[in-house]
Amino acid sequence: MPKLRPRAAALAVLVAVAMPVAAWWIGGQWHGASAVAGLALGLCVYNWRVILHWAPWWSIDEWPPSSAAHVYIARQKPRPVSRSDHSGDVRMADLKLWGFNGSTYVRTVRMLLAEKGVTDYEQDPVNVLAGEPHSPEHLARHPFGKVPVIEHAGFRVIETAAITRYLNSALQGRDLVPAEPRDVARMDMVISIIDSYGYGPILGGVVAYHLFPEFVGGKDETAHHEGIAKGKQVLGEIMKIKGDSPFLAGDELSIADLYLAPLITYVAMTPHKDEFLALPGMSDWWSRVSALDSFKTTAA
Ligand SMILES: N[C@@H](CCC(=O)N[C@@H](CS)C(=O)NCC(=O)O)C(=O)O
Repeated sequence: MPKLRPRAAALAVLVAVAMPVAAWWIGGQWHGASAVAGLALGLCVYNWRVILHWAPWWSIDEWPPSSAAHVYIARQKPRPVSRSDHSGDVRMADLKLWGFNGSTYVRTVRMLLAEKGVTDYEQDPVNVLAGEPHSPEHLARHPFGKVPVIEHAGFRVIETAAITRYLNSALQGRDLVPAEPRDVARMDMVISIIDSYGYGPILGGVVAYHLFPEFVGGKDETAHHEGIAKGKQVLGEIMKIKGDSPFLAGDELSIADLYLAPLITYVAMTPHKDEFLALPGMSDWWSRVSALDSFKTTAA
């Protein structure tokens, strides 16, 4: 239902009444036409956008509109979704995802979509192990030869941090960015630590060493030992950021958890599972995220 905006309505009524009264005052007699004109002008005043953009009168969001440009931008922006919005009223996704299910970063995006309740998207399983991200076709999508890539309603996005933030804002459903500024910083720290210091050593030095060594040019003992040490340091720091919270950035699931869970899935397939899960806070967090529906439905 459109909301009645009292100040806009009061101004509109004033204009609608003032015009025929003024015409009657000046002309000395009542004109039906001036009453109609007053009513029309009142309606236009009620919705500034009728004049500027021909938008329907019931779609006005604010009064007074601060400028034409502001109104234009407001029309382009997706409506913010409150953290408590679990209505399930998910917009049609019109979404394509490039990247195969073996990719941890692709799974981060798939988990986010699952959390949003979005299942109606197309996936092109560009295979990292087969070198497909470096094909000319994929390099045209991602110049650095990586997955995931998404296209949403004609808008292409690369890089998982940008993709997840974008999809979180663009799609309705639960909000995966915390409400509190400090929790947002915790989430961003976790994401940045994984991107900058965690993914390479953990995936290359620990996971690939055991699960797909040929992909990293064979078993490199130095990289393996460095990967274990660095991986433990990274997870130790992430668990300090988590502190006593149930999730990495606070009381609720956030994009930070969706970043780490796919990586730990692979660690848990190696002989190093127990020593990594023995780090303070890890096993508690791991039990919580691995029980999520979005985790289960995106396995493989
Ligand atoms: N910075 C990228 C990293 C993505 C990434 O490293 N993806 C891996 C798969 S998990 C990949 O595409 N690797 C292909 C390659 O390096 O050849 C992002 O945030 O999306």
